[in-house]
Amino acid sequence: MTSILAQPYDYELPVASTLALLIIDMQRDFLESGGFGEALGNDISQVRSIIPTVQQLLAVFREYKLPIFHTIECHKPDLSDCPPSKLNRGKGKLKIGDIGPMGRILVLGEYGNAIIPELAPLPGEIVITKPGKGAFYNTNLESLLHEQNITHLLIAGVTTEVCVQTTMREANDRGFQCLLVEDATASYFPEFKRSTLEMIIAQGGIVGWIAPAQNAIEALEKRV
Ligand code: C5J
Repeated sequence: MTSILAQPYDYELPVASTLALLIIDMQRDFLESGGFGEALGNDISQVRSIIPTVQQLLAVFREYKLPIFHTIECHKPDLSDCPPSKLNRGKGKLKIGDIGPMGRILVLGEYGNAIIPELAPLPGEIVITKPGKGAFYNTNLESLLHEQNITHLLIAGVTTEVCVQTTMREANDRGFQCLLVEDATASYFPEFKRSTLEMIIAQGGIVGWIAPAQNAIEALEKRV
């Protein structure tokens, strides 16, 4: 048993092998110039700032051969898995399925839909393709986690208040013990990130825990 120094209190980690790293949507569409995020008018420098910290976490999980799951938000080319409530929202310049500078927006297989090269998955790392904001909706993530006896999740990625928070809530409802790595998650809106972190740990950790990457890495170094 080891624990990560976290808020609202220490995060207990019974056995390192029950822990996985879940990296949410570090895709070109959200992080690179010309992608969906920027097309919606967002400043991508906020979300790009976490790349080195996510790389650090990835390196540690790879070194210790702990399971790593990546997600991408994407839709089938015919958009049959994209409900009108998602497709028509926003009245932006570009919407899902439209052709943008990096290919069709949020369509699986397009250049802009891929994970950024800095964090490209290695063979053996699972990539969950998800049509929703949460990584459990319409995916096999839950069964894959159960198959590998994973009960604890360190979560990173973008955006904190949308896909990361939705996934963390879904995971918490399914019984997974979740810690959001606070310097490995970002929003285009720093105040939304701050509020989300506060929400997660309110009321004794109603959704889970938060901690900086260094605390998690130090605990893993002692344990593994
Ligand atoms: C959004 C995400 N914000 N990955 N996706 O649409 O948070």
